[in-house]
Amino acid sequence: MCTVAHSDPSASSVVDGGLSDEFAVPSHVEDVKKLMVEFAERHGSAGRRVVLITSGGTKVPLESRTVRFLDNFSSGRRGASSAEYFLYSGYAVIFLHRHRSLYPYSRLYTGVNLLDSLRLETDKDNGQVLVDQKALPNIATVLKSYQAVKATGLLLPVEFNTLSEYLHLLKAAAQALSSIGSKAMFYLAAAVSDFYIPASEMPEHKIQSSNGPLQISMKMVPKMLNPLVKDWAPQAFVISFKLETDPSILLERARRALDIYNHQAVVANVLDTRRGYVVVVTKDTQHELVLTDEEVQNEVEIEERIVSNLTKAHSQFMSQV
Ligand code: 9Z3
Repeated sequence: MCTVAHSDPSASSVVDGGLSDEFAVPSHVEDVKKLMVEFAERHGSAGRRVVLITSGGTKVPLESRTVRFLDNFSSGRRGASSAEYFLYSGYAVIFLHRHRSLYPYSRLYTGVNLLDSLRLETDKDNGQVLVDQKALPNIATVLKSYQAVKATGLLLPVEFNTLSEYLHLLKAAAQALSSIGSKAMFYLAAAVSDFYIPASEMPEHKIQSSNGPLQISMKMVPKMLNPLVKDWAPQAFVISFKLETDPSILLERARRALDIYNHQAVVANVLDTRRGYVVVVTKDTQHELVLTDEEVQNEVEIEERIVSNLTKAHSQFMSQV
């Protein structure tokens, strides 16, 4: 059995979100930050808006020489498909994603065994390899879009593995984007763990089942939204996501997040229906975005609607500051 002890949540929302006290800064963060600063300045000075998308789940280790960890369900599909729609809408995109979660464009072929879609032109080992376009539907169109995005430098992919990397890279991204003010959008779709075990309290070696049932006590992960909105990128347009499994508490939780963090919008969704129904909640409005059965059949994606709704709201936000 696994017991989770709840501690005082306010204790982790002090200066810097408690980040520097609890999580060591990974060595590559400064280098990645320079890339993000350069990306924001290049696109900002070209008059382009920049969105930082977070995507995928997080793993929380139970042992420092990790055999076991707590994970979550997130595939990264929301983040990866939204990145494509933002690019299509003219945004430059920093895609902060968990290693091996879904990636823009290639996400469309994750269910395909690559070797089943290729064939050799001749028997020679150095001959051309051809693609069976039936095995990779729309591959030519998708490849063109992907290559155009690469050639124009509109997508900056940044990977994280650990929770600590995610938190520090988000802070670095927020600081990097502060230079472009209200042209920056944060689209925080990653499913980040609320709980973790501090390194000082983690056993070094594999937990032994011979010691009997396991009890774990976890601390609250610092809430990054608070310093992000208040200190790191105070002029930016900030969207968080709220996930629940009980639809009856969804909107109340979304409104509560807006009250606490004072950001611009919450995209509220329920685990089972997240592909076809979300509500975009702001302080004064509430927009339901719904796909019909026919739209689902025609492979319309709800991210297209979410991005369309938010890019319009971003324009309005920018015109008011
Ligand atoms: C979401 O709610 C995303 O929409 C999903 C997308 C993770 C459900 P997939 O990656 O799923 O396409 O499989 N993200 C935020 C989830 C979250 O943990 N939010 C926190 C909360 O609900 C607030 S930051 O408390």
